[in-house]
Amino acid sequence: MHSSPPQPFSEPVFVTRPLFPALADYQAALEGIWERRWLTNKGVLHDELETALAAHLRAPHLSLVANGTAGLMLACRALELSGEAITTPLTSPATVNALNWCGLKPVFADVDPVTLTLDPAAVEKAIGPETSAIVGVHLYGRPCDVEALQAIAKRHELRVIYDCAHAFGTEISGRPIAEFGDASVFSFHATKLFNTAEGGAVAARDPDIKRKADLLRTLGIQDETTVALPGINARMNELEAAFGLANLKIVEAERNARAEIAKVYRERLAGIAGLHCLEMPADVRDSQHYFVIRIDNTRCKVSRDQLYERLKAFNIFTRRYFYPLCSEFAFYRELPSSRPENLPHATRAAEEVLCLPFYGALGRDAARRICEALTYLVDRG
Ligand code: T4K
Repeated sequence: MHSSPPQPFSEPVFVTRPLFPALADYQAALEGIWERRWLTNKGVLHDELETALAAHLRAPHLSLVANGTAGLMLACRALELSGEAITTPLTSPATVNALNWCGLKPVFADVDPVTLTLDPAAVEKAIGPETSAIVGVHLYGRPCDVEALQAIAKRHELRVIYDCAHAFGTEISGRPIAEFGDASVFSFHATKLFNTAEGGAVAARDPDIKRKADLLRTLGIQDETTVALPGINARMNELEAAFGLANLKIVEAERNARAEIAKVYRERLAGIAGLHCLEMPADVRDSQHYFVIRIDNTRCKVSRDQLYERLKAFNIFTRRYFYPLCSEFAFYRELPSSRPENLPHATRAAEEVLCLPFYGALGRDAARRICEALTYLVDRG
């Protein structure tokens, strides 16, 4: 005998909803834009947000850009990478496609089975004569093994880029995430903890990287008659910067609201056989970007994919970030490093991870109802 099914939600519950500032706050900023009649190309709000974010993220040097993908491309260009870059297959297509757009050949290395970030030993094995960089992803806000990767980079004279799309405000033992690597790239897409609708940033310790990123984001134009670098248009405009300035005031409240929801999930999902919630290492400040569970398909009464499908009947739309692996895309599949035997932990993780709805406005009651639906589906098998 199974208990009766919980009620479905009356409206769809998505994996996330963007953080919106108070409309009045945004409107006030818009009035200034209307008065100044200045829309893009380093407006005052752009510069204000750039300074505010550098302070908030404690980033030594920071350049705002149009989106995270463009930020990754600018970082590769600013660091003058060539040949091959070692990266993880368990990431957004953005990470790997950005390398491709910069003429770099991606070489996939496996991830650590627990943190799901690049396994330093696998990275070291993947290094060849053409390798110029390691591109790590702080997946779901879980930092890469930055010390080990830095040591490898130093030994082999490689550059390190970190994709910080999920790591807004992450700290390792009190050190801000942007302190590590040669460049750190953030995304401020609508679905990110902090958003400017579309947007991103490149952070670096070396002021020369910022100087180059600043030039590269604006077609390389230095002055009216000098184009110093072959740049692209990767600028953030004033409407986005205004949105970001207003959201920056409430992002910490959003993070706290998410932490409360995470508590509900952890409490209510504990003890389900074959299901576990991804942990954050004790010394890491959690960005609260995603709430991720893993379903051991051999131990749980339902598979990850069954859960993902069946939750839809309750109007709950989870996501399988990042399935399939980037190494399985038609255009990367033939790379020698894409063989599943080379990527056993990433392959398994891509079949097991599920991102639950996670945003402040969801509220704890809705999180409890999501747990009820999940528990019911697992019990029913
Ligand atoms: N590196 C990593 C590791 C990344 O995850 C990403 C982005 C990047 C780099 C690149 O950064 P950007 O170039 O994007 O700045 C989303 C995002 O489009 C993408 O930015 C993100 N990764 C990726 C993980 O997720 P989808 O396909 O899941 O988005 P979508 O439109 O299905 O949105 C998810 C849910 O959010 C929807 O079901 C409903 C809700 N939603 C979404 C939008 C856009 C809203 O309620 N309102 C909205 O405006 O890709």
